[in-house]
Amino acid sequence: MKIGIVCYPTFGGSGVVATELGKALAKAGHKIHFITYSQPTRLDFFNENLYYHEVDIRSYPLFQYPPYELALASKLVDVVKYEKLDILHVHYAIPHASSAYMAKQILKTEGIDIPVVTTLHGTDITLVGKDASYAPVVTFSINASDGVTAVSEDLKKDTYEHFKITQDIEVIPNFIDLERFKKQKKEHFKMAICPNDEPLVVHTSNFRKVKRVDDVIRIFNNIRKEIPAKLLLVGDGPERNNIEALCRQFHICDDVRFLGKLEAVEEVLSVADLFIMPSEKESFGLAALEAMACEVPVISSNAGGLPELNINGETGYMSKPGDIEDMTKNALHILDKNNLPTFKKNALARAKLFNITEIMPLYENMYQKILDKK
Ligand code: GMT
Repeated sequence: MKIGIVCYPTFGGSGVVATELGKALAKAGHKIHFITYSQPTRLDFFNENLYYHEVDIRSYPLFQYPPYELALASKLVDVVKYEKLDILHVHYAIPHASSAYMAKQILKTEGIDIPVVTTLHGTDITLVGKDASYAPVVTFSINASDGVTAVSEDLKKDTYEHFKITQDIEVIPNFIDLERFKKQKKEHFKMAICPNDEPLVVHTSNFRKVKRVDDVIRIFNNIRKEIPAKLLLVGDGPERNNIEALCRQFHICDDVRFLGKLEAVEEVLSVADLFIMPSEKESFGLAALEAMACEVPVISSNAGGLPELNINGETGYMSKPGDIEDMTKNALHILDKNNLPTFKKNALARAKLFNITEIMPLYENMYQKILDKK
């Protein structure tokens, strides 16, 4: 198949899922055309089946906001027509699903019927999509798609609850490349961070409010009161200054390191003992799956799709968002030397169920079903 993939190319779960899916499909022999406004972060190598088309976003003095949706729709028309694509797969409804709809209508006038698959990732539904400024367009473009997928049962339920959806939504969970995300020997790194072999706690996110990174600091501060430990924070975003201020307030700066938007997150996870994801909302929690694949147990909230990934008492623990005391108690239980090896083993066993080799064919089947109907 010749498949066009549209996504947000920068750091963020939906872009990562879209890029990894495209890479896996290319490996399976499909021709994959990425259509984005900049090179996807994880697409930094050559493969004969991978193509990249940059969306040109022109700015004119009249435009206070350059119309990205129109530039994307025009690019989609061009790529579908000249590369003879079979199907378009857009990740994150806003504005990709509506741009794809517009491109589809334009192409129809030229006798080309291009099916569109939309994958819902989370905030496009739970935060941004519900906003009255976007809701009618989101509802329309989901319903106008030829296929719709959601990354968890919870996100599917949420979508049906909050929008008038007439389409079937298929749940295809997020996945992990176990060849990349696996525990590696990085003992020198562990020694540098934890010179006295202290347990290492890790959090990865885009530091937005919804991630409750301040809870990570509060939990870590409580852990530190009981045992020596170190915390690594991967990522960056709007809450960074508040988080730094909280570390200073708790006098724990010597035990906390901000690593920024690190690409090789699997190297950090290879030496971690515990991953914390206390999010207010989380449709799936790809970062937690990446941790589990590297044998790291997870303390998470029970928001959204997290219960579909983190098994309470087995791969980690879940608490209500904001329940710092419960999360601290559970973190200390996991970090106990008598418990840690079992949690690590269980985390890896659970991650193996989300192996990309198992999940990618579900998308392939969906494309084929849609093409067969044409
Ligand atoms: O978590 C974010 O803020 C980024 C967001 C995105 O769209 O990139 O992540 C969402 O999609 C990921 C991939 O499907 C999921 O693993 C995340 O759980 C989801 N984030 C939220 O629902 C908050």
